[in-house]
Amino acid sequence: MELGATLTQHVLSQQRLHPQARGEFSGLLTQIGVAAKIISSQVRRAGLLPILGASGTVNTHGEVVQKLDEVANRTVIECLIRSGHVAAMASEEEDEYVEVPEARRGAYIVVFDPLDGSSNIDVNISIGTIFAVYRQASGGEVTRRDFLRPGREACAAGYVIYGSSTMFVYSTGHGVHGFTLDPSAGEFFLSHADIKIPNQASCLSLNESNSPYWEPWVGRFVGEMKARNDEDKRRVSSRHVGSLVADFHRNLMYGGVFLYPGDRRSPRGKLRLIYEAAPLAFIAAQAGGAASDGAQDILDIVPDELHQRTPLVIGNAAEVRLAEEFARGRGEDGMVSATTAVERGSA
Ligand code: AHM
Ligand code: MG
Repeated sequence: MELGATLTQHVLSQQRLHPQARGEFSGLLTQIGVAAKIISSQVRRAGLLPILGASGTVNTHGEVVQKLDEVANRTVIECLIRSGHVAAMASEEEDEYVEVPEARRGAYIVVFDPLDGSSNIDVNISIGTIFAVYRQASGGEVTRRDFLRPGREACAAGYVIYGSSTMFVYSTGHGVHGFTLDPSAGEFFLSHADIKIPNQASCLSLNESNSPYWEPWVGRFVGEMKARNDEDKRRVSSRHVGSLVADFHRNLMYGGVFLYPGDRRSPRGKLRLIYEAAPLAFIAAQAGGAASDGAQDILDIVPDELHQRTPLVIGNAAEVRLAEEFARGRGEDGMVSATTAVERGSA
């Protein structure tokens, strides 16, 4: 069997598509791949923690056991500092952004959620790392402005999913490419070149137990999706893991839409714009999909603060646009659903 390109080889080949790139960007992405391998090996040992020692205790090897999300956070920070290509970074796990010491400072800004869905660790459900890379805007001193940028300005974004296998999925604005970790070789190999989201949205993913607090349009949108199923044919299935990377990845592969809308209890929803929504919106757009907060494209939102939350609808472009129409109130008379069903050819 012929092996696909390694992540490093692929990153270097993508560099040729960016005439201004001087290799720093490639070095940086490669280091994120290294962090992913280290985190993956820790995640694979997660079930052993009760045997080797619970978090905060000393394990049988005499080491203090750290929580996995703390380990992931430190791993990404250290790999990025060592790359020598980063000016500063912001993590969902840190209150403030972290500046790289002068001697190791580079030209890029990296934002990341080191271990998303970490409440799923103890029950063996897929979790992930999400990241985006920006060129430092100011060039000189790092300021908050370097982070408060719309996702559209990112020069790369991606995620790692620690699932039945570990996959690294990324884009530098030239398609979306997925790599599977061969644990015995310790290397990511290209397994999914130029990923495009399938045309039909067959998965519907959201936490339906929040429905008593939803704005009315969410229920109408969900109803429209469900109404696509008839007695003879099921076109849409509810699929919700509760781990964003896993839900997003499945929908990217099978077609689908994920929603975490705002509701009466939390009008801005739960997910973080900078660390979660914008990087995945970048990937979605590159794969032919879209992402919205219900009113505007996630990639156009300029954050006001580092840890800002945003409502999120992400997946197939047609369904994201449909959700926006419902959010604007046009689903009330049933016209939107009838029209789109006809356009889709499924009426
Ligand atoms: P986290 O960053 O604290 O892990 O929270 C984000 C996670 C997402 O992975 C997931 O989509 C969402 O929280 C699920 O939230 P809920 O339990 O409210 O449905
Ligand atoms: Mg998260």
